[in-house]
Amino acid sequence: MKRTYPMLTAEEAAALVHHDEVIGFSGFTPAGAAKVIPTAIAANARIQHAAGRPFKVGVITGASTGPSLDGELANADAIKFRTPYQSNKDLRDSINAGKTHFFDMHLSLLPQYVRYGFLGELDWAIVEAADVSVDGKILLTTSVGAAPTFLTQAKRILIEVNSRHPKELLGFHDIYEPQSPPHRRPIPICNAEDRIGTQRVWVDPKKIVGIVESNREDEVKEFTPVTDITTRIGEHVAEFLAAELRNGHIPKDFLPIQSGVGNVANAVLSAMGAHPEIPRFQMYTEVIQDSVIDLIQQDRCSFVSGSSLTLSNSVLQGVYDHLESYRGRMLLRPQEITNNPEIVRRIGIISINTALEADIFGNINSTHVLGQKMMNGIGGSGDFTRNAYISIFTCPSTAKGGNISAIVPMCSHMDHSEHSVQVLVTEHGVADLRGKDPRERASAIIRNCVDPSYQDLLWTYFKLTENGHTPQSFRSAFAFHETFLQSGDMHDTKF
Ligand code: 0RQ
Repeated sequence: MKRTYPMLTAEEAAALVHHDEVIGFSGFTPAGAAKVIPTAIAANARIQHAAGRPFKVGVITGASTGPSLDGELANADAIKFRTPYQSNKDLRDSINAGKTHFFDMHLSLLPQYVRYGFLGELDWAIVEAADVSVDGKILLTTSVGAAPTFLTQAKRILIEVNSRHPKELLGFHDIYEPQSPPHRRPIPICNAEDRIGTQRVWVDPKKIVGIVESNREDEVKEFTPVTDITTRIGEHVAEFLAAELRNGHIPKDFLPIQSGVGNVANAVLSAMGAHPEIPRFQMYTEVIQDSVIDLIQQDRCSFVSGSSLTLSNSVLQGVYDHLESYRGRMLLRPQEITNNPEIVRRIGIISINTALEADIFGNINSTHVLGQKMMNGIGGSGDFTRNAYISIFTCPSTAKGGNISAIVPMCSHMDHSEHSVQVLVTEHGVADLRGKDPRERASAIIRNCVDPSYQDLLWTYFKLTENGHTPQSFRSAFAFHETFLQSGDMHDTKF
């Protein structure tokens, strides 16, 4: 079957999208996110609003995106609802002001929610691609995320064909969508490098209503360099894992690593790469960031499976300049495969994610600043943590110049419970929580992880209540947070 598609400007494409429609956009982090069409939709929203007409659309993505998508649409007040993960300041402000309805979801669940119809009908898939064939085979760019599901489920499709991404990316993607129950079969990945799907997404070409040409770069932010604190956290994690190898808890060949995003995650990966006792390892993760490319170049990482190449532009260009040397060493897959609990449990992933806040009993808050303000979202941290071989959380022991202790009596919001969290690491040390009751966990965390300036306060809290399996005091559980809101410094807490 031969077919060519209408070539549209971004404005012509945007004009096809109407108020109240629901769009699935490509993008898992800013990597591979649609850019020119969402910006044009935001411009159209402003025109409609100026003319007194309503214009808001439902926005579903793989995870966070960049300023051209989340930023533009939030600034234009054009988002009716948004899910799952975001990290754009303007969108975050709009969510926390109560203007944008945001519901946070485990990333592995998003595609099946769409397939099951839990989020309503999908009017559009708007997706960035490196190439589209006449018979509807779409070569994605730097991320897969939930794009395959959006493309198969949406009524109509618009594609940004981005010439910045080489067609030689063919072979770097592994596209697989599980069937829906009761027909779902085991997902046949037994090793990180097992390929199970197709190289491109296949759609009915009749659904593609237009192609927009683009050459926009991914809008990935540069990471801040490692600091003394993040370096120490990284070294503690690497040393902990080396000790687990020595004592036989981790097999000699090691196990695949999942690592979260951000500065702490970068420092952890660098420290693992530098540790002489940690062998060459594989990664089964969701976000492939700059530090992973360093590890591949140093031959410390033998293979990485992820959902996005979230690389700064210079590093991405370096990968494209030597693309053949990466072939067979990395695969990009849908987020419901990278984050799939069945696979995480089967292949024995060691998960390393960052907490905003932990409590002395090992519960984790990954999402809400002081219990109220949404930061980014749970992302994939729950998919991995709950099912990992060993689940590790890291964080600096304090925030805001030391005025906030990241370790508190009780988390102000709960994302990961004590039942799923096995190890906590700060720049001060490691609390291994496995096999410990709540009192033993509290002792290990206060002794090993809490900043010395907060230790006495937390010992005082711990001793307030003598009875019970978990010694909590209703009156004082949030005293740290209340004090910060009043005086701006948790050190002023009085019990
Ligand atoms: O605020 O930016 O105003 O200075 O929180 O903190 O230390 O820069 O941490 O960039 O590594 O992000 C949990 C947000 C950490 C991230 C989180 C303030 C602090 C700073 C950021 P400023 P840092 P990072 C894979 C797995 C959830 C999803 C996940 C995240 C800002 O890792 O979103 O794990 N994780 N996904 O000052 C108040 C506290 C605080 C605090 C820090 N206790 N109270 N503010 N801050 N601790 C990725 C995906 O799923 C795609």
